[in-house]
Amino acid sequence: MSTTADAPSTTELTDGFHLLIDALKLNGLNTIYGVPGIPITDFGRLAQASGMRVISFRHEQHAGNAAAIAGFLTQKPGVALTVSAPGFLNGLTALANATTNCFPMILLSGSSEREIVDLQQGDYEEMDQLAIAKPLCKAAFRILHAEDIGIGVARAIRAACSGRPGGVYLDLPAKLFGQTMDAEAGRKSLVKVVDPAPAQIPSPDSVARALDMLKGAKRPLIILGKGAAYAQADDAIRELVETSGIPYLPMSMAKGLLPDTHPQSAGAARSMALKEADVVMLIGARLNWLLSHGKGKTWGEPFSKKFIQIDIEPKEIDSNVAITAPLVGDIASSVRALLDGMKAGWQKPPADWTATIREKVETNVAKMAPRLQNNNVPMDFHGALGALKRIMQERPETILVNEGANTLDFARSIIDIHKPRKRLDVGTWGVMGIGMGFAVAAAVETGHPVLAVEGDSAFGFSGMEIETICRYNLPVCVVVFNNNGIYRGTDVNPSGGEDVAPTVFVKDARYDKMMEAFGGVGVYATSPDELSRAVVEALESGRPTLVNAVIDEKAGTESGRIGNLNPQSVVGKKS
Ligand code: ADP
Ligand code: TZD
Ligand code: MG
Repeated sequence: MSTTADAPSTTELTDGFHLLIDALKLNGLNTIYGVPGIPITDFGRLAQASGMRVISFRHEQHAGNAAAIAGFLTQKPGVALTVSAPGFLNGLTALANATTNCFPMILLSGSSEREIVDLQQGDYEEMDQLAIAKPLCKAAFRILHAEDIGIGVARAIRAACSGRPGGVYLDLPAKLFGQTMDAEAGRKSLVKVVDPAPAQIPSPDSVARALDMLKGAKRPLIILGKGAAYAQADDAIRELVETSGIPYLPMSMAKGLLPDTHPQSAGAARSMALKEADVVMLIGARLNWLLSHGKGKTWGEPFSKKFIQIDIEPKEIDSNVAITAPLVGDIASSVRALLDGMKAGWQKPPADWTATIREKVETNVAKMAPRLQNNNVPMDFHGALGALKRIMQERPETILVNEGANTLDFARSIIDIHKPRKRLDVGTWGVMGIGMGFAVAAAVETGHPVLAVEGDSAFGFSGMEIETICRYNLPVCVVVFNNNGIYRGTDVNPSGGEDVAPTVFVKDARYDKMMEAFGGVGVYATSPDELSRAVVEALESGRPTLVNAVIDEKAGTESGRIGNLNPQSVVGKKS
């Protein structure tokens, strides 16, 4: 290795810029989501010149979210690119979120001069980024020498994809990019990662134990989580559910692994299924807050459940309650092993259990149906979502992105998903701000149309990225459920002062006009029929569209379905 200044002019040279590009491409990583600036502007240009797709965002968090969901959709780490200190920090939220959700992602950030940063002498955008990233992601590395780029990228890919997937930080000091080395030696230094996520076969004992438990069950239930969606073992999972005859519940991003209209779906009988099941098999789903930690009222009292859990991460087992039959392995291998075991003879669960669930599902679906047909003006959540449900049914290829509170909770239960990995949402943290980043990557990675159903507050976190959607002319239709605020638009300032209440926004804001400002199609919709027409037209034309859907500002409830998590003051109102 040598610096540009003393490099011999006769040999063919490569440098950090090119080695990084070559290392990514060699491993099939051909898209970068980022925001340019010192020291990575030229890197982005050279990457584009080399044929990579470089998608520039308006804020790093959304580039990071795009990379994260690209990882979920493709099983290859999504790549995000940022400048140092503030750009890095903006991207870090997405990296932490990716790690929390078990999505493989690599955050590449330029960083400032090590000598100055470490002596804290006040460099341009000075920050010890590696130290800050470490506790927030699965792994973090720094590459100091051009000849280490190949191995550094390989480590990052393997760390992101193997075992439980997650986010990896790669620190790239500015000096690295310009370092030169002999081109041939450079080529040899690159590493193509072999089998980045090796199959992890569950032990035969654990498979037998799980099968025994399932066989003994009177009221068995399968819960599919987003790990199951990520695993891309769609056929095997469907076969397991259908062969076993066991009712199943999909977690939100596992919806569509089997179509939500499947006769074994217990989705519309969730409360009953969780309370009354005796043996529950978790496939790629954690017993975290989203499943009430596997205990309490949700799970029926007195507590008498037994759990089987398939997970690639051994530490997940027994995290909240005792797991009677752990199956540590990858989902594809584990599900196939269970299916093999069933071939020896399998009896479907008692008919009274499956019939009880089916009846409950049918009753609940029938009860809901008329509300979904209403054409009220202003719209309520049911009327508006009924219209979108019908559209998703006719266009099952469409990817639904969804965030908000009421907008999220109602859409999750109302809009059926018909194919795997067609619903992307706020995930494990319930984080607002994933909307436009997820929508961009979903369109870029799959080429399928995207329908983003957004609360007006949720939309605001990433709203500026509609310019990105227009700039790349992506087939994204954003529907903003505009109820004038967070949860509702009706709160008043309890003090009687001039400021509006903290949950309330400008009344009747015209988000559709934002879209027009960037050359997209903006539509103002006040009825389910208008909403429906606008969305169909958007999905048909593929033109970037934003529909401002006017929702009754009184229709929502505090925190949607998780209002119980709000702490309450027990002290009386002070006058
Ligand atoms: P949900 O929010 O849908 O319930 P979680 O994110 O809580 O799902 O759980 C996903 C689980 O799936 C994680 O515990 C993760 O370790 C696991 N997982 C991810 N990929 C695989 C895989 N290929 N094989 C087995 N387990 C996996
Ligand atoms: N900030 C971040 C990053 N994530 C969050 N989840 C929140 C704040 C808190 N929050 C929610 O949990 S939902 C929500 C916020 C601000 C917005 C709800 O309003 P909305 O949806 O307009 O998006 P509805 O339909 O009006 O309920
Ligand atoms: Mg709102």
